[in-house]
Amino acid sequence: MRKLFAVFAGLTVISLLLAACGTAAPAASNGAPVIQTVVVTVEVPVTAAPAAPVVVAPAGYGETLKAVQARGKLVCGVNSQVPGFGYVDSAGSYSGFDVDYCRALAAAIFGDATKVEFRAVSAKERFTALQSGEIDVLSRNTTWTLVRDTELGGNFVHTTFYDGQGMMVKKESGITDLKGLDGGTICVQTGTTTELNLADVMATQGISYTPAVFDDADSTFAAYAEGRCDAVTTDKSGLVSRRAVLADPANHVILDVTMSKEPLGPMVRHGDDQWFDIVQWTVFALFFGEEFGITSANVDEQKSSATAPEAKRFFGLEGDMGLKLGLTNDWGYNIIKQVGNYEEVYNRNLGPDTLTYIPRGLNNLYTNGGLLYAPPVH
Ligand SMILES: N[C@@H](CCC(=O)N[C@@H](CS)C(=O)NCC(=O)O)C(=O)O
Repeated sequence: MRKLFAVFAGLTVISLLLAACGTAAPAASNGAPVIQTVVVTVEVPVTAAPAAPVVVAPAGYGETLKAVQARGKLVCGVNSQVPGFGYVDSAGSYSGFDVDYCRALAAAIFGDATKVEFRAVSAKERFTALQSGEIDVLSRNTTWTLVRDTELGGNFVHTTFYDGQGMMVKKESGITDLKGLDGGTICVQTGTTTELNLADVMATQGISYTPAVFDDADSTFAAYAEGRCDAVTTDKSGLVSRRAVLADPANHVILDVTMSKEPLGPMVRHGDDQWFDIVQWTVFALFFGEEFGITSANVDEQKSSATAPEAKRFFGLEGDMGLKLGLTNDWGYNIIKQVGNYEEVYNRNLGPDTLTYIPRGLNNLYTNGGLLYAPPVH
């Protein structure tokens, strides 16, 4: 079954928002960034056609760590347009929850959280970047799905952020639910899970709409801010993030609906189980630190006074846990010392003192009603 999607278009001068997002856009003669969209009418299958499997030679066991060590730095694929998760400022410095994860991984490998090069990858190009070996790991608000786990040649480690797709509208619209969007236009980004979920949910609920499809977050949200669509949809984390950099955040509401499950976390290539374990246990080290109350501020004291066997193993005082991963035994200590535990990383980027505050919700330790649970360190 096919459905006709009219993709609206035109030539639009966008001066709003892009400056705040630090993304290069072509400049018009008056200096304002210009986004050109082409008028097209495309037929898009309602159920996305399976992407042709990309044939890649997977890295073999141990090869990725060896290559990273020989290079002297980790190359991490991140977002550059989503403040709080992955963002690059005008000075070229990266920040965000997913960015800090890359730093934690560099700390685990090198004992030096700065030994990481950030590579900004768009939604569309991220999987090719991983498959081709351009990046060692993808840490970019990426949802774990079956197709990405199989055809796209990836393996997801434990989820670092449980999310769900949401919808944002202008407050003045008075819209309070998805039905209020019947007949409307919805801005959405291509190359994401968002497009398919939108089609699925609206079809299920019998709501008709026209998708306005864009290539990146800057153009999606600029179009929304200009009133070229009635609503914008993406992960709720993305909505919180991008609302914060709209000119008038208070005039936009995120509807109280969750359209999907979006488990976000780091992704690696198929084939190198040692690398998978390192990327995975870096996530667990962040959880472990929070669970055991080990912070960047108290890690030295905690290490020198550790008596619990599991803490001793985590700190590398017993058991050679780091060596088993192919690292040094102080890998966990280095993560917490240099980057902090999960709570510190979360609060630095998404905590109550940030513009991108998101309550912990499911992203709490299992002991606090959330889903974060590190397996035993032994
Ligand atoms: N989690 C979803 C959506 C991720 C996504 O790419 N979201 C957009 C909207 S917030 C984004 O990050 N855009 C930034 C960009 O285009 O660089 C996925 O994995 O497909």
